Amino acid sequence: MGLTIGQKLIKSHLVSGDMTVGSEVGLKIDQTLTQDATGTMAYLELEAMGIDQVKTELSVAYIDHNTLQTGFENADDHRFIQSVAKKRGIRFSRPGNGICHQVHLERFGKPGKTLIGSDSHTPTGGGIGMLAIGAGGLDVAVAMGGGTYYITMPKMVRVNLTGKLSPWVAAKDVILEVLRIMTVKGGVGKIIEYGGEGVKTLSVPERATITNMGAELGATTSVFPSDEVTKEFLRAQNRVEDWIELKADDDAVYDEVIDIDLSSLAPMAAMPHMPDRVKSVTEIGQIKVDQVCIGSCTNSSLLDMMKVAAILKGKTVHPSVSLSIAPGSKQVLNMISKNGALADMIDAGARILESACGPCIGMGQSPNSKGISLRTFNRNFEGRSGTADAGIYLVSPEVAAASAITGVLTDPRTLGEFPEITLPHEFDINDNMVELPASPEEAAGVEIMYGPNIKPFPSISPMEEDINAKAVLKVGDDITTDHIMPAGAKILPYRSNIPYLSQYCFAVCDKEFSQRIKKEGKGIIIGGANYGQGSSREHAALVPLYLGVKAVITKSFARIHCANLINAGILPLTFANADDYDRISQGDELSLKGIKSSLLNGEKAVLTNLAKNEEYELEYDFSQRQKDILLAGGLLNFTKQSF
Ligand code: MIC
Ligand code: SF4
Repeated sequence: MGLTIGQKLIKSHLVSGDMTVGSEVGLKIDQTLTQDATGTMAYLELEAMGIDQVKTELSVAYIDHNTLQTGFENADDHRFIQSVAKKRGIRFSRPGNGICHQVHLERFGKPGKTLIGSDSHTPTGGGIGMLAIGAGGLDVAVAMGGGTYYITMPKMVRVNLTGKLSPWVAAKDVILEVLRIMTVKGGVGKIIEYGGEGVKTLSVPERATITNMGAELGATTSVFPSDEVTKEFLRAQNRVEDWIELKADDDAVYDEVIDIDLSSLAPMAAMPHMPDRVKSVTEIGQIKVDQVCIGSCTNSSLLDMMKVAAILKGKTVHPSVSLSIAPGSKQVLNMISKNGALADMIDAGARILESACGPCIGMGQSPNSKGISLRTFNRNFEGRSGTADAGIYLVSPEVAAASAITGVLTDPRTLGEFPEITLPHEFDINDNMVELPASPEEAAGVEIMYGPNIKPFPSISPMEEDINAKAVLKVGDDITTDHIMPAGAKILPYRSNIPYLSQYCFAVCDKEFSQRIKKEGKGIIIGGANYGQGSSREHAALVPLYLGVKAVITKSFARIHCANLINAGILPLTFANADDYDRISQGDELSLKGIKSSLLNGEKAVLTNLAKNEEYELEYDFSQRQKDILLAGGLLNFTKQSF
């Protein structure tokens, strides 16, 4: 039987396990990336593990999230990361060099390699034929130390692309269509693989837009073949030697096939507050727009910027709209500044931001109250923009630029002829903002710079025989990590300070939560389906751990968050009968009696609701390794034990 691309990449990196769907496989990791919002914690963990020099082929530490410096905290964290990178053999992408996924695609991604990153949009690398997976910082730290990375062997989905995109329709519309079909839960436990004749009509940055937002499907990752188009992209980046061909076997078998005719797609938008609430722009109608933001790791490539500049050229941004643009990397910004496209944007009235995540993570540009903001980003979760009652629509750069001029949500096809953009055969290459690590001899003399904002990693004690605690919080379906541990300009500087962060835990859903659990000293969280979707931030596990959360019991979990809970020593369990969720009320006294023995002996777990005098059967599907991690009190303790 032939293999899919995903299966080939897994097979060539398989360290342990067999490739049966649902079982745990261990992978050798070639490359890692971190960004600063998760990186500080990841490097604290790397230091705690006592790893002297990283053992990967390439590890890069990017500074792109926490670039707003309203106090000393972020700058201190940057210094800390820079010093660890220098000492431990990691390349350091300085602030200003760009968004991790955009820069990694341009300068470091290699077809056929594995990459894990402490950011959920790491699958962007699938656009260049990598097996690129988002993970918690602790998993990334272990991989940097040469450790194996474990995933559950995913199912394979083939998205068959035929035809060619019509003018004014973009790669963003392809992934919005996939989200419409599959929903934010549809990709869990799957690799989404793109194939068919339509693939060769898409450039690498367009493919990367599609794989990037595979994160919103909950997928393990997404991947494109590596073909002539990939080779041309690598040639333009002056690294054609990194190219290898990668394609699925003709007789590869997929668990699911989705057909999309590219020529049938229209401009679309994901409506507030979920990336799968997708409708066509014409269906939504000409709603008034207050803000337009263009950029993020989804849509900030040279191609995107050139399209936007061509639409804005000679026009003026509508008086009731604030338009901001953040080109994805220094390379992109530099090239549009040299070819005049930047001048067209500035002339039209765009507010140019530095090459960083910026508004995507709530680092500035929060919309006005009840504001409608169109963004070329990937997430429109409630409150993420920094304005609680704003409504965020996710759109393509074409829709964003067209609407910025008209002041209403606009189908760009009404603008007339599509400006043909031809990309240069050679990109501007200057890696001077990527600092190389010290040589192993010099490394000993490099001092690690800890700022006063950096507080130690919370300690975790080994698992106890019984867990008795209240249902300290009950939440519904699709709870995101932005609900559990919000980001934004005010809180992000404290990503290395868990005690400080703890006051904001679940603040989006329940302002009293933090105080309540602090009073109780411990608790169990009850959640609905797809709990923990969104970001890879392990803070969404570490902060609950710090607050005393012992177990999270839900209808189902999102992949990265579930792994982060296990790594933090918090038990993730699911209801055997989903209706039992309805039987528990917030505040009920609960008991997981003998849970440790149940886990050790592979027996069923039972939850007793003392308040209602009822018992519910719970499920778990932990590998032996995951059980050992839970019993040891988290991955850090477990790794220390196994060194
Ligand atoms: C995000 O888009 O939510 C982030 C910020 O990039 C996160 C990482 C983080 O929380 O630091 C992600 O997607 O993993
Ligand atoms: Fe940065 Fe936004 Fe991409 Fe996350 S989704 S990496 S915050 S640009």
